[in-house]
Amino acid sequence: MTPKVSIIMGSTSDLPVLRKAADILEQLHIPFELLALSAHRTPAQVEEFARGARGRGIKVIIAAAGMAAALPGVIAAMTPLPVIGVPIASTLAGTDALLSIVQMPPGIPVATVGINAAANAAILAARILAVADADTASRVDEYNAALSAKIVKANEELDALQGYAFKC
Ligand code: RP5
Repeated sequence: MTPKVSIIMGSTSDLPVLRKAADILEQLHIPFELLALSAHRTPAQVEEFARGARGRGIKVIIAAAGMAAALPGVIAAMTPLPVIGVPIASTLAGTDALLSIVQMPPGIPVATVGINAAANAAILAARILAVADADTASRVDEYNAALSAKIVKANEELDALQGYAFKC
């Protein structure tokens, strides 16, 4: 199987967060790879990965890092593929990584999701792939329908909630 999405993390200490992205891609039947690469600790390997990703058939890159999080931006500088950045709450509650990732200079965009929001990164990757892939589009539609059903059920449960004299 050839991966369509690369999930890149600055360190394996980020893996507990990135598992949420892997789980979503698995659920949506999207082949993915998981790699640890660091803009600061392994810059040469980051360049090799970024320059080779499109040629290997990768369509979307999810890049996650904490602290002075240069990884998503550095990858975006070296590939034409869409890069989704995930700030990791490693220090300063993740605000350091959020600002590092989101404030890219004009011309080199990184689509930044919320702090530790790896699931949203995977869903966004799926939506990008769904533009040109009918099977992925129908799985994304099913995923969205399940989200709606969850809220409908939540309202039924709230409606049935007892123990309040003034609940209308
Ligand atoms: C970042 O530094 C990584 O993405 C991680 O969030 C943070 C700490 O890395 P470790 O010291 O745990 O390897 O580059």
